[in-house]
Amino acid sequence: MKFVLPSPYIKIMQTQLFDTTQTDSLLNVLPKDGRVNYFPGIFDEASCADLFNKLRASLRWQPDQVYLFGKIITTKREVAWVGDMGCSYTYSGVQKHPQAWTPELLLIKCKIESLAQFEFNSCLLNYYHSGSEGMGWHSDDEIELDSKAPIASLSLGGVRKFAFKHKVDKMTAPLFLENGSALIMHPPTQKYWNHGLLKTKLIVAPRINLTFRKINLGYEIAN
Ligand SMILES: O=C(O)CCC(=O)C(=O)O
Repeated sequence: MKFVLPSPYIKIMQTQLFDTTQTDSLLNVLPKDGRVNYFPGIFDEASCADLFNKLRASLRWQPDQVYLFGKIITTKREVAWVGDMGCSYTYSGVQKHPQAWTPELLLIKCKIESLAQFEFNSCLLNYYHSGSEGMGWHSDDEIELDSKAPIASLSLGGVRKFAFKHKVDKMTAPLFLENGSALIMHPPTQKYWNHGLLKTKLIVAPRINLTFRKINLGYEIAN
């Protein structure tokens, strides 16, 4: 079952080019069990290119590791984990320690926080060399993430198809993530929906995606 984006959504997306602070008036990308808002063009094309190059040059990137069929696989996709001190994050059995915030990341964080009306303490960056790299179905519900916090992402570079799939009835809600767009996933989205970045045979430009998160700082100490 596929959820098709209602046509007024397009009009609202255009309105947002000029006003990206009216989160309440936005249509929900999801039909039920969560709230996801899409904001196109929060940075113009020149700023996107500049941010892309600076992020690629200033961070330490490394291939990711994921569990697949009981084995740990090293991906072509590269990741960088950035955050406040103490924001370690474990997924696929691998613990990541944060790199420090850079000036361009702090600028992006500030913009994303004003859209989400929320303060984040960490950010996972993914670099996709081409359309042959994607991300399988998953939800961002690891134990150290604050489940009451939104997760907010920014896309830079090639346009890619992204989709949500409901964990129970498998209904899907696809959308394209454009250069300079933000996607804010509010609770309880992660509880009911998986999401993934679809691979494509089309030629698409490299892409960086940044997901801002809130790590519960007490978690490591308590456990
Ligand atoms: O690249 C994307 O848009 C997806 C990233 C993602 O799903 C994640 O970081 O959890």
